[in-house]
Amino acid sequence: MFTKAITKKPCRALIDGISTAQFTDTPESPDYDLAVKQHDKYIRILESLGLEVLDLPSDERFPDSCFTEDPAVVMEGLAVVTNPARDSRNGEKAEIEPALKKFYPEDRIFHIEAPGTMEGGDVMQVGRHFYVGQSGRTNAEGARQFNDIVTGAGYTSETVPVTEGLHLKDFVIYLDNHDLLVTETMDKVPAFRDFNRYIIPEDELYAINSLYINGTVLVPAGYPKTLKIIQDLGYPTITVDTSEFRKIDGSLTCLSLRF
Ligand code: CIR
Repeated sequence: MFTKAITKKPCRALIDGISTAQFTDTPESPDYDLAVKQHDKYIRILESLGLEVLDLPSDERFPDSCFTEDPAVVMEGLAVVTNPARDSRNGEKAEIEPALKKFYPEDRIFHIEAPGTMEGGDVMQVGRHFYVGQSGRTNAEGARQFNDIVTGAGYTSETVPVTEGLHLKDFVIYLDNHDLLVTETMDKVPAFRDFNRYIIPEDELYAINSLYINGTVLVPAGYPKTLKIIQDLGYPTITVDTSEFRKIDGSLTCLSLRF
């Protein structure tokens, strides 16, 4: 059960956020005003599901800083400040730490150190186990340090290759009840063999990053096939318009830290 979330308001520099345009054929910049409205709505939805949301002020120095999932990984009992790989995002780690200190004692906040890199979008938690994507943003050393940290607290972790794009959770997501939404590639990954796997059609790739919160699944608006798969599994759903974040590779999980 999640009770809290940390979000951060989008800044005007969001229009310069990093984009591989992995979710769109027609690259364009986000509309800042619309992004702010969508972000507000996202927070209201988290609140409606029982979360107390700490929404941090925007920070113009970091275009991608509304994606609070990346500079930290939070779990029961401890938090890990990551080491974002891209220069324009690395400073976000210093900005998220004071927020983490409101919820975790200082000696329960750990750090991924260079040459290790990591971003929270590559970390998928299933119970007391973590799947860590080795990607362009999270390297083997980052994953190794993370493993050392979490095993010291009674968790386990293993690595999974990310071969399709940005972060692990763009290509596989855990809902509940052993249910995973996957791409065809992730469907074949041995680490996921014991899950119930549901392959999301390629034209709805973006909707894999749906977000399970306290029994309900948030699904990006505009992906009817994925919505039906999730609803047919029996989950109540809420659709959320994230069109402006999608333009810079951002999706539902990226916009918050939940714990
Ligand atoms: C980036 O490239 O870092 C941002 N434009 C998007 C980050 C998305 N975060 C996530 O998937 N956890």
